[in-house]
Amino acid sequence: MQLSDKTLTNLAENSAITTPKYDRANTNIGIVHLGPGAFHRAHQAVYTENAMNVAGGNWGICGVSLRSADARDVLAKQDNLYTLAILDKEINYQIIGAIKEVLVASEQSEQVLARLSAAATKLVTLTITEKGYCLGADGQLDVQHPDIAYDLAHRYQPKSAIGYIVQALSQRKDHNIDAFNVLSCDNVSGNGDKLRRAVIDYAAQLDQTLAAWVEANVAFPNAMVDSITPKTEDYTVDAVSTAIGAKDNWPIQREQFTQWVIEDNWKGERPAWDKVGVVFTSDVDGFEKAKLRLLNCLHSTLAYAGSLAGFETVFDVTSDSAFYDFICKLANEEVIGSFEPPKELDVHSYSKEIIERFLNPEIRHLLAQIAWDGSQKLQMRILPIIEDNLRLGRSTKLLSLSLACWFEFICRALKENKDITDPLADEFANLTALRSNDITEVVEGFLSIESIFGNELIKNSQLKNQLIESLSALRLGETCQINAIVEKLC
Ligand code: CS2
Repeated sequence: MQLSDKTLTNLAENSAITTPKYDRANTNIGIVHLGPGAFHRAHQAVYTENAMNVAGGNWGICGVSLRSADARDVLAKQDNLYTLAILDKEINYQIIGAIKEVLVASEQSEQVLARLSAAATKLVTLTITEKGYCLGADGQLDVQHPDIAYDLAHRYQPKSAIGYIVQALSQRKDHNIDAFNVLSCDNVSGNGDKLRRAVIDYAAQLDQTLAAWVEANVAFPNAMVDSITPKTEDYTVDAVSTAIGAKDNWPIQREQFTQWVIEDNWKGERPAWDKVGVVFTSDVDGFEKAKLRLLNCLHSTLAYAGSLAGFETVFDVTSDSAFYDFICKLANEEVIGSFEPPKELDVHSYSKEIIERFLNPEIRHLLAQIAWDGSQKLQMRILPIIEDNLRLGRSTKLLSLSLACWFEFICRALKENKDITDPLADEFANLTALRSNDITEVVEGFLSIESIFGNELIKNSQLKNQLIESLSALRLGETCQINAIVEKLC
């Protein structure tokens, strides 16, 4: 039996499986989501599903993949239904119906623009990853970015999320249709502000009055998102299909914990998210910092240090006492205290709970998946902590070790001719310093990449020396003995 609208009634008879409680067939699309990958399907789509379960509303989602047709083609065979498997102390299955349509922008740009411009579309949400914002080191839109340059020349058939959003807003303005809200759901600090900058800069390239209209009419709330969502593997497909008694070709797995904190800066309607656990607050900044600096910084640290030591998953490496102690020390001594947490957050318990989440044996979260796109992720997760600690006269020794693990991870991949999944992979390959055996040369090579480090950190001799010491310790020692390396450096 294949999961589909037809077979949904059979599944609804199984009390262990939650199915949509609203009238799915008569629910219209009110949200367009750009980038309907696993995280969207595990997080925002689930909150929207739960909101429609309790309060209805026309908040069906049109997912727009910018390039890949996989999600559209697989989900079409199951009427865009899929299973969310919550893998934790208890295992739960929920069939999600919130996604009503999936389009592929590279093949269906007209339909995408029509959907975005429709009056019924009240909200555009995005998970386009750090690299999708196309901002330069100065925080402004990088108009030389190949996708942006292309879009400015082909505004009706854009490639980037920014190009689509602005073209749709322009069409709405021309047809006197109210603007939509735009909500970024990426792990990017100040994600709403960054997106706003990119959208307004792009609009200004086309037409100043459009830019002014966007500025006056579009809300770009900042938001913090959290839920550990490893990518779907073949074994997930088999296990979930067996558990629900129907073939689901693309289920999504995640942990029980989930959090969404959104800045209460909104124009017009929204789904009843506040009734299903979404927190609306005037200040998201503290939540964002806590999440990026604790969960994501520790995740990336484990991804690079753990991969160098031969571990495969977050669970495996965190279960090793030396790595467990390392990330606890990093969190307690260098991360906590680098920022002002929100008043309502006990940051020590928050940090402990995060490390507990890494020890969920049901979740096989590959370090290799977290290691992707380090040049973009570390700018959000590690460098701001280093900058703040340097400013506050706090230690950066363990943060430098974490960064040095990334350097070594890249250097090894270059030496072993392995593929590097990173938008700067070509730049790394062309930097001969990164293949050098001279550690100072390697460190200077990395620090010279301005799009990552800017032009301030490179001048900091304390940081440079710590990076040299950390990288030497890593090359001389055994990464699996991370405790010995930490002891040597501290
Ligand atoms: C991870 C995140 O892949 C990664 O880089 O650190 O996706 C992490 O699992 C989520 O931010 C958790 O909310």
